[in-house]
Amino acid sequence: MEKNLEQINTAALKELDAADKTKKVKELSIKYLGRKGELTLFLRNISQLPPEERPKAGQRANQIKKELEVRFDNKIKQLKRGALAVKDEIDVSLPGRTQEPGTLHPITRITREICDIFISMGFDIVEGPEVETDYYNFEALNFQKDHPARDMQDTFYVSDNIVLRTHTSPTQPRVMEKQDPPVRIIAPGKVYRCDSDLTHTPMFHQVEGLLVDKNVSFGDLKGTLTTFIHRMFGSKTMLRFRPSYFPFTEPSAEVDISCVMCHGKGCRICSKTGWLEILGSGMVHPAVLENVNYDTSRYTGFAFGMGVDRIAMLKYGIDDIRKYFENDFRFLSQF
Ligand code: 2NM
Repeated sequence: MEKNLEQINTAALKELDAADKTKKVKELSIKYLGRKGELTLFLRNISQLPPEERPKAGQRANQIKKELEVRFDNKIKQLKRGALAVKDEIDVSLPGRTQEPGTLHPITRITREICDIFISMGFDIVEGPEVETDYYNFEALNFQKDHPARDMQDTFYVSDNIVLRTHTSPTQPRVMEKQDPPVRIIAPGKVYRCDSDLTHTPMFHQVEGLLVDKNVSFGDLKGTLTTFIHRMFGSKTMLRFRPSYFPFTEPSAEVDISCVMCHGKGCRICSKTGWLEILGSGMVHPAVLENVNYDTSRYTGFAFGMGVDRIAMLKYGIDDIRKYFENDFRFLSQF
């Protein structure tokens, strides 16, 4: 019977060696060590041996049992490791995953570029609320009660006297109320108009400027804006001042620049005119200065405003305003 014990051990080791699946190892474990396994049965029947052989056989059988348990365990671990290595094999030649750094939105970049140019000319940057009173958005800026811009169709009304600002200029009477001339300020920010189609979004961005001092003339306005345009679009860019009308300025002028694409020859961007409309401007209307208690016999001023979204399109050659709001990283990471 002791010989039988060694035969069981040898057979178990041989079969274990040949096993190539964890399922097979588990079957072998049952075959030899399970409740009706060969080794288990041997131990159970040990009482049938002559009394003097029992202790030795029992010791040996328990030793083999322990050894087999360890070997079965190790074999299962080894097979699982092998399976993992095949399934998740690591290709060390693959490039690592990169972490893309964030970028500034093109509108943010252009807003800063515009502000920096005016800062270099001595202007201060000021910001005001986007939810504004009817007084600062219209009344203080000399928009008559029946002005079409005050219509529900053009302006988002929050309540009777509260609007989403339709331009950044309400920031300017707010500053003038608190500060005596000289005033040199630039007001950048988001503005809102009830308008949405291929070329208009209900929220867009403006930069407006104001300068009030003694002896400020239309010549100062022209010089300031010419310097700005030359820095922004290059010193060869030409300017054209066209008479216009705004409630808060008199006289008023719109400023065109020679087309940044065709340099005046005429192309798709400038609708074959050679010119691009880029700014509104004028001498501050005396009524606006009177509303903030400035002495109009001592002070005059000029003001101007521009749309950042359009300027960014011209500078970067962006052809569709929807691209600003899609958050497509392929678009945003180009700037
Ligand atoms: C424009 C065109 C012309 C403007 C006027 C003022 C203020 F507050 F001083 F009256 N700020 N901005 C102005 C003038 C804005 O944008 C097209």
